Amino acid sequence: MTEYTSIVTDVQNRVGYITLNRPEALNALNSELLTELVEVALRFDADTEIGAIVITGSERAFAAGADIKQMAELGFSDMYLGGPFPGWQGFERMRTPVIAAVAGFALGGGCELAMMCDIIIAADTAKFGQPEINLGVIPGFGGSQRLPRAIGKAKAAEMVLTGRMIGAEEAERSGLVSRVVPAADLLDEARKTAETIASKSLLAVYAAKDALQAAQEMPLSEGLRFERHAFAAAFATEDQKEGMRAFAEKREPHFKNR
Ligand code: CO8
Repeated sequence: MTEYTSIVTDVQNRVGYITLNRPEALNALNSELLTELVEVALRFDADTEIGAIVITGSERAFAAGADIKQMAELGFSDMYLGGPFPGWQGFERMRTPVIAAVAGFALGGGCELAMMCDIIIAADTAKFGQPEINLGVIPGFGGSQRLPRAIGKAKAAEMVLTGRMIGAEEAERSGLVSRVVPAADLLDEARKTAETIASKSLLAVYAAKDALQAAQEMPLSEGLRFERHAFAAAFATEDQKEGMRAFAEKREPHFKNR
């Protein structure tokens, strides 16, 4: 397996793992880390032997944001043209479900990276925030758009305008994270969830992810139309026959991704 400088990767039981690994900077997202992260995530995404991806950090930090020191002296054109972080949008177009397993700080770009994932599982130590306002800027990896959609305008506005962090319990209450677990169990819970997803029909999983994505982006009438077509399309697959026959025959299904 390729050696990376700022991440550690692994594949087990149809799940791809990416661990952010810049402990000296609380996993701040610099160009090198983001380039490696996106490269590996896209490689996992293209591999149909991988049915789910887990992204995690350390006990202390998932990621404390984009690397402030790397951005500090840049100008408008540097940032607008992609600057130190080109290509990260590729991450948003992946079809494989991604789970963020978050312990410690998930701030700025770290919170935004977690929100780009399909599911966030939080350790009880997790802290989420968009503190860019304290630096004289605003969220830039999608936080001003995804946070209000995830937790509603009122709380998102308070977080983005004041920089207030929220803890794991408040994040769960607000709908930002799917579950809070003891820090010691975080990776195990993420693994179990990822392996569960990876055991399903890839075709159904991709379609379900597409439909969930449509719910974030389309008006209800269009989203419902999208779902109607995607649901009917599932009946063109062998996996639908297998899944429904297995139910009737009271046995586990054996999906072939066909
Ligand atoms: N960038 C660079 N270095 C960082 C960052 C960061 N975001 N966060 C922490 N570090 C470094 C610190 O500088 C320190 O390094 P050193 O030991 O060399 O001084 C080391 O990590 C440890 O950090 P602290 O000593 O500060 O640890 P504390 O436990 O005292 O504090 C905090 C932890 C509260 C997390 C604190 O480090 C902090 O406030 N960090 C910054 C959080 C922040 O403001 N994040 C938002 C960054 S801006 C952003 O993410 C915009 C994203 C959009 C980009 C879009 C581009 C297109």
